[in-house]
Amino acid sequence: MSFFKRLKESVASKTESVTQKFMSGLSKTSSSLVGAMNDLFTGRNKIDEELYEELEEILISADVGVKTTMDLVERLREEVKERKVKDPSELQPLLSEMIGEMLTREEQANQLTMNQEGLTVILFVGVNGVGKTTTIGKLAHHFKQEGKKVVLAAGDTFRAGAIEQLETWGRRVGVDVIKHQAGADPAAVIYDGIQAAKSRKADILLCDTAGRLQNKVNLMEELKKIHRVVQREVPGAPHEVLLVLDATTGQNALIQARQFGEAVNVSGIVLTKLDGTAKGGIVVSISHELQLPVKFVGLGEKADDLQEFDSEQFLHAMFKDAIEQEEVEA
Ligand SMILES: Nc1nc2c(ncn2[C@@H]2O[C@H](COP(=O)(O)OP(=O)(O)OP(=O)(O)O)[C@@H](O)[C@H]2O)c(=O)[nH]1
Ligand SMILES: [Mg+2]
Repeated sequence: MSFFKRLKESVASKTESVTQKFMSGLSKTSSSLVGAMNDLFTGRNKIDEELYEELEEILISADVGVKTTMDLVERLREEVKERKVKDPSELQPLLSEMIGEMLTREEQANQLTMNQEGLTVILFVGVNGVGKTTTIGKLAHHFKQEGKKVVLAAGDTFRAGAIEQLETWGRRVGVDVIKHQAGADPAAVIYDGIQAAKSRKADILLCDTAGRLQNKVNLMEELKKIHRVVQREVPGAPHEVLLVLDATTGQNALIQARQFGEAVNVSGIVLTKLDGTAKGGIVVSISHELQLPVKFVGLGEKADDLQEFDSEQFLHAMFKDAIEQEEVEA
């Protein structure tokens, strides 16, 4: 059975509404990236150096990143040799298979680590405007639907309006928000959040943090301090430190990831705003170059637009036109 056929069958057994979300969220990337690849592969009759070079350009322009692109095309060349592929039309499924290998990690790596014996604490970090607060709101909604008790801590005391924004999400979703006044010590807010979550017997505490302070050094020091408080108050916490990255910022996201990685022990990535970009190739780049799992992707602004990352759903949505075409030709 072909790779596309297998992918299609596997996705068909998954939740239809999730498949639809991935398809609509990735439609921009799919039509531009896979559209360009399709033109390249159908417009050629042999696989040569020129074709590989053009493919590299297409991948880099979709923000797959230079290093990841080079590695990917290198693997593709090897596979072409090994499987004695002659026809350029066979490259599309082969390439999607290679991308799939880059995205797939050990079983469960994409799932959140939860504390089985009490409060789970999750910290959200990232520069301003990437979608931390929105992601917290969406996740609170997700956990609430699972029947969990959730508390939010308003750790961004720096930006005007940040506390109110979290409170609005709290009201919308129906969960408690622990806050101090603007300008207060964020670590003290998180400390109170932990105490409140414990006394209310909450399952999960989601901690918002600032994306910008007077300067970057202050921001990193503040995050370290928050981290220490959490570690001290709950054994084994934080259970996750999720770095939120904005897909529309492209390769800048990788630079941010390295900077935050130096300050706190990032355990996973939330990649937001994939719906707003044709550069969804950044998912592959992040996964391959940072060696960090993408745990969630933001596919829109609504509460249920945050989805657990699923590499099969991602590939299926990206290559949907090619998959359909293969079916028609078969
Ligand atoms: N289209 C789209 N918009 C998103 C997504 N996630 C967040 N946004 C929007 O991005 C904007 C910024 O989101 P915030 O959650 O305020 O970002 P933040 O990281 O908390 O920003 P600071 O508090 O300034 O550090 C808002 O307008 C959100 O609605 C997404 O997945 N898709
Ligand atoms: Mg915020």
